[in-house]
Amino acid sequence: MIASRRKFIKISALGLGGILASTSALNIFGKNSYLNEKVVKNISKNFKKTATYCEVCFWKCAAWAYTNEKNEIKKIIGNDDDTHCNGRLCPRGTGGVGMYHDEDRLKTPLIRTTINGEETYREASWDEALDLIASKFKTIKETHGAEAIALLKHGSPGSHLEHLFKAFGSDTIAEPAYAQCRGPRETGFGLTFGSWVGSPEPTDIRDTKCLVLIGSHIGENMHNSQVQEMSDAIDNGATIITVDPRFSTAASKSTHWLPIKPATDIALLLSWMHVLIEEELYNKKYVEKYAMGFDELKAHVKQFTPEWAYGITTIKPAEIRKAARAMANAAPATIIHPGRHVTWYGDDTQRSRAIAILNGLLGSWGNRGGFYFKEKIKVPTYPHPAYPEPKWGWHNLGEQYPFAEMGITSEIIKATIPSDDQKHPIKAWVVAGTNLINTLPEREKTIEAINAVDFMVVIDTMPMEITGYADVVLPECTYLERYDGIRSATNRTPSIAVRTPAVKPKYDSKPAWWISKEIGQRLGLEAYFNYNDFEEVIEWQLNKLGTSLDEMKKIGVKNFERTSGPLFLEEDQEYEFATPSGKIEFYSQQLANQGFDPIPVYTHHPEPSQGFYRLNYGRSPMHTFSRTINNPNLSPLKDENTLWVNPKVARILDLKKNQEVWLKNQDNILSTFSIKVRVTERVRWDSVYMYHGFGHNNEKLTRAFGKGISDTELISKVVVDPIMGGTGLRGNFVSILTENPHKNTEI
Ligand SMILES: Nc1nc2c(c(=O)[nH]1)N[C@H]1C(S)=C(S)[C@@H](COP(=O)(O)OP(=O)(O)OC[C@H]3O[C@@H](n4cnc5c(=O)[nH]c(N)nc54)[C@H](O)[C@@H]3O)O[C@H]1N2
Ligand SMILES: Nc1nc2c(c(=O)[nH]1)N[C@H]1C(S)=C(S)[C@@H](COP(=O)(O)OP(=O)(O)OC[C@H]3O[C@@H](n4cnc5c(=O)[nH]c(N)nc54)[C@H](O)[C@@H]3O)O[C@H]1N2
Ligand code: SF4
Ligand SMILES: [Mo]
Repeated sequence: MIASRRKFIKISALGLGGILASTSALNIFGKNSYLNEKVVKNISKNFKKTATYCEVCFWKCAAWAYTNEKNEIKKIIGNDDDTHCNGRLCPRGTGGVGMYHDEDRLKTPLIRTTINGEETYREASWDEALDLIASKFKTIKETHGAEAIALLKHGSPGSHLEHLFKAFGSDTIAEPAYAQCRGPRETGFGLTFGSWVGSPEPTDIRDTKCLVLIGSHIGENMHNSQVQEMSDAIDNGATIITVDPRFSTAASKSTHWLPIKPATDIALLLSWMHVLIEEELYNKKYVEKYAMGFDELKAHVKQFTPEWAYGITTIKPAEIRKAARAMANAAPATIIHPGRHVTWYGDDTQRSRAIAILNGLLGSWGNRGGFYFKEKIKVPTYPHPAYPEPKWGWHNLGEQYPFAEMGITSEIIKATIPSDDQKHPIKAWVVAGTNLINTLPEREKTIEAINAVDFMVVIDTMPMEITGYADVVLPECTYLERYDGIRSATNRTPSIAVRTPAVKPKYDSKPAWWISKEIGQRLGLEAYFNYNDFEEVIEWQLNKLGTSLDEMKKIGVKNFERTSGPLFLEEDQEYEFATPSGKIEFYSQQLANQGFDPIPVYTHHPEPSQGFYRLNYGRSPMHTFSRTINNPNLSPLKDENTLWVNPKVARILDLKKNQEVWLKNQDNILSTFSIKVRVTERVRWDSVYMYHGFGHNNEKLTRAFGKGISDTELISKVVVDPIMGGTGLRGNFVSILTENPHKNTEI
């Protein structure tokens, strides 16, 4: 155990060391080490341990929360039996206890009211707040239909509210993890292999011989077991190829770093296909057996030589060829990683298709060191009456995007802003576990929509930007204080994990399952909530799965045998992919039928004009979006973001290290706050870079308020993916101001 813990530390620390001031990264693993073996032993002797899974991000690592005799949470430690974490939480997960301790938390229900002509919140009892919500729901249903109430959600609370919404007759539901995150790759891979990538990604990184990262900044993107596996792969001598305009942590660990010109990846991917096919390096046997459309693909990529791609990507032809040969050399144990946050330039489904096709050419789907066949346990549904059939829902709002497979947040926004041609107007919102103001691009539109709704409820743990717009604010207790749905995730072997409360809810906060049930009862939907406590639901489900709550409280995670067959294809195995042709589709008739390119093409995207730089952003290793920025354990490790600026740009603009600057984007939108300059060769001269999640303007966040800049507020332009409706966020440009543009105005 000790050795593998060290290994994890190594990748995190060595990666982070290069990027952060090394002290902050190392401190986490150093003298205050949460991962220190001795501490773990002491804890297990004296403290009570409670089974949970982490909610600091959506990897959902199973963990133990340790409480002392006074029922205070002292530590959270990974569950050794969990394949998501292998006993080790990432720094954010370890700091999760700060979510519970944060004294800025929402403490009681709040209702918007007007006092002396000024809008403010007053504290309310749960009964009053829930009665108000139920009565508004009824009125809106009578006048506009239940469908006119939208649910915008993310994370665990979402599933409880989704059940309430469906019981009430609305599936006008969306989450930012689709159209602002994974959507395009799910569609791109779905069209090619007949299977979503899903989470966790079924990438066999630990056994890979060649890992290719297109952007994906694993090591800063701290998805736990994925980082651990990449560390193992590096130790085992795998070739790592990172394509990133920025010298990321992953790039610093790579055999090949290709500092691509932003927005040109499809050209590189096409030229790689060209090399694989022209040099006959692709997996002929695999392609013949499992793929269709090879001849069309071959003809299509004939023209896309590395010399052609050089002119577009700035990557030298020799480098392109070298990387392609390295991939082929290692194939089929090669992974072109599908990425996760892929809503970049609006042609993202096509980029994902190109990535999928490359994997297909190399034979990596279904082969060791490539992608494995994932398996998941189906958790039985607790009995309830059938849901009523809504007259319309998220499908209708995304009608113009034929391959949208989940609700599109931006379409909910659009349908909320009154207009003449509105077919399905939305009148009310419930927002649960998503800080839409700092999450959705085109902030002005989000606020316009919020101003148009008749009624808005926000369920959160913290006073975030979004809570300030609500009519009713409901304080949810943190994940450490509640039961939630059983975690069942795709993996090499299926597993389930439970979340049980380590402590009682602090203040007057309540879990989302309880909130949903209470609203349901007030709406006459008792039959859908036929239990007193969520424990009963979990117990019933666990019994069906051959275990019990008692057992799960003791073990936290249960791993099951696979039943769907082997992880990988066997020699010459017949295999039918879940595509219309039953094959891996290099050529997509489905796309052609809808008027889209059946094989990906490169399109040119706008470039920054004189004096502007492309706004690039990514993950802070110590934080998850904005949800951890005020966390008392994590905030001290990174309390503001910086603006990465290339030395050439610093010279031209005469910028110094740590100088405060403001940003103005192409639409003249100014940053609310300032940001300190970090001069570094690690970013290209045509871009600037910052961590997402900072720049909060809610003063109630005492640690986060006014610290750094929000990338989101500068993303006022999106390019929408015509295939599935994702919002491409990386086509915004900023100029750097050295004078405070707000000097004479109040913020
Ligand atoms: N610590 C931490 N980890 C997280 C999260 C978190 O909040 N905090 N969030 C999780 C979630 S929900 C997600 S979706 C993932 C996201 O993580 P990823 O899927 O890894 O996100 P990307 O946007 O691919 O990665 C950002 C990188 O893309 C590079 N990039 C920018 N433009 C281009 C371009 O045109 N071409 C190429 N090739 N690269 C480019 C940037 O320089 C940056 O290094 O992270 C997950 N992990
Ligand atoms: N500009 C820009 N926009 C982005 C991204 C980006 O990198 N840049 N990333 C995109 C991606 S990949 C994603 S997945 C999305 C993520 O988008 P969001 O999920 O909206 O991310 P957060 O800002 O962390 O918002 C989470 C909210 O949930 C609250 N919360 C935390 N725990 C709980 C809980 O237990 N219960 C309840 N009820 N609330 C809780 C937090 O206080 C916070 O308000 O953002 C997308 N948008
Ligand atoms: S990766 Fe880290 S933050 Fe995410 S669930 Fe696991 S421990 Fe929690
Ligand atoms: Mo995401």
